[in-house]
Amino acid sequence: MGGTQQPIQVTGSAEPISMSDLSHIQGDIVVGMAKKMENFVFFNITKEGRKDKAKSFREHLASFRPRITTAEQAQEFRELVDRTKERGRQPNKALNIAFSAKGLKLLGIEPKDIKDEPFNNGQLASAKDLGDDVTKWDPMFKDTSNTFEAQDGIHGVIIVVASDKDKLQEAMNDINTDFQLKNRQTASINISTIEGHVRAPEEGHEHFGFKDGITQPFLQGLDENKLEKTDTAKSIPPGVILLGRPGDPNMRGRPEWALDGSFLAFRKLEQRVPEFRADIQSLARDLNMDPELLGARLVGRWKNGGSVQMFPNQAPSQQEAQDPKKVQSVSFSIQDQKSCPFVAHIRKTNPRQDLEQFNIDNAVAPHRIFRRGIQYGPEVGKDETKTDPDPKSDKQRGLLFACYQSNITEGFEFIQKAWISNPTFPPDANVTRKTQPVPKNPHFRNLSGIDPLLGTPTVDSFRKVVGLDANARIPQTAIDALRSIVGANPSKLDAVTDLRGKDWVVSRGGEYFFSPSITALKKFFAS
Ligand code: N7H
Repeated sequence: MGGTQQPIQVTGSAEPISMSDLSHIQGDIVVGMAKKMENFVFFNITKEGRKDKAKSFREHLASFRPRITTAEQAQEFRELVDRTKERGRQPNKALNIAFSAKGLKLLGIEPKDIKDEPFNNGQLASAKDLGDDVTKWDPMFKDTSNTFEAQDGIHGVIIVVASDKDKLQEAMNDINTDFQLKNRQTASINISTIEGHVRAPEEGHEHFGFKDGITQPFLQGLDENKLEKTDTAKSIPPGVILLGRPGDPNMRGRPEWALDGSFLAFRKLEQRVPEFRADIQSLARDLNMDPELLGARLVGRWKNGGSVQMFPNQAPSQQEAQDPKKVQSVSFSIQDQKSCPFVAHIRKTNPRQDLEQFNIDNAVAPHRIFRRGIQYGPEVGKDETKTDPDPKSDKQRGLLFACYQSNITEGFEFIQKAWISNPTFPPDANVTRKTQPVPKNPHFRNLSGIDPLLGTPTVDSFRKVVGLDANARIPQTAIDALRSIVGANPSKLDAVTDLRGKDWVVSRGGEYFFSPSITALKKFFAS
């Protein structure tokens, strides 16, 4: 089946989701594939003789498809791991696949039918609005001529996860076999792989040292049992993540090939760890506070995962930090940042009561995402800290950020642009800046600051916030004010902390993909 001739129906399933649906949804979307290592295998369909190569690709995909891990299998594996914890690590490998808009087009599937502008245009087109400096992007994400064997960008990604090196190699061999990579004549794709792995010294903790992967949305119809374990978390409609399900704003307008698929936003985010550690020490000295508390307040969680809202003075015990009721129940106090600053990363990216207080229907739910990231790069070596107190990263490391949603504008891009990079968010923040002049514009009444980890202030972001036109002159002090935050120190809540020049996270680029259902892969993609 499949091919350009395949008619594409426009329909919507509109069914609530249940466990029985898991057998035809890819495993990484709603369950998440358990992993110690992960390869993002970016591919493009070979340029020479591309029409024939696209046909071969469909045939190769037919051999590869049975290897794709379903959400049901991902769920079974997670349960097995839970049951057999005391026996140690269970060997496993798992594979998923997703396509860029360019990739869909080459397969004769019209990406515009899916009606998602950022996906259709590709991430490079969004780079400026996301606050990225494209000169810092890796060539493979932006260059269409000299890299990736001059093949016009990325057409898709195969996600490979494994419990260990041998299993990872097995899965990579499967790809080699199915797509005939060893023979240039018969191979249908070129590949370029980015390798990720959980950090050996601190499993489950990202490079800055914080526990990650704690909070994920709960899906109505699937995760009700998990809800019982928390006090404050609410479930979200499945259509926030899966196309064509209730909660998908475009539920009735999706083509059949898109139903129960999800958009994957991938970002390679470099973390400058030695600089982050040194800056936290010196900022804490200036603020006369404990560096661990400062780091925790910038993230909104202590390194062991306990939230500063619930544990404002010191990190909870390891036992408390592992109690889902204690780590997942976060309830911010409206207009108050004594326990958790407005700018804290988890408050910016999931503001909870800060928006729910307005009784706006669906203020937060449409913007939830499933995060599936993993770390990349080596641990910090002694050579990188020898220039203390002014260290410089000379190796690349960070987060391979990946998230799923049914709408990129409402999901990843909304969080990045409207929340993370918006210095006046949350809108009802109760902030008075004591030590830094603030532009005399009413929009800046609540200038709490942008996300200290990820926000990038730009003249454009300033214009947008204030509503100025493109020619308006903007004083440097106003732009500088965007990279400063209030609320870092609980004893001096109005003090301004200047974070200019502290780019702890640098985007190295990324791409948007669509991850179809297994049914759609069979019917529309493979032949
Ligand atoms: Fe974030 N970090 O390690 O400091 N993130 N994040 N993130 N993030 C979270 O709850 C981090 C990034 C979200 O519901 C935690 O799992 C780093 C982007 C969301 O409470 C930690 C980077 C975007 C949540 C980090 C990074 C998000 C979240 C707490 C980049 C979206 C859930 C652990 C290098 C555009 C919030 C946890 C909630 C949590 C870190 C990137 C979004 C520790 C280092 C780009 C929605």
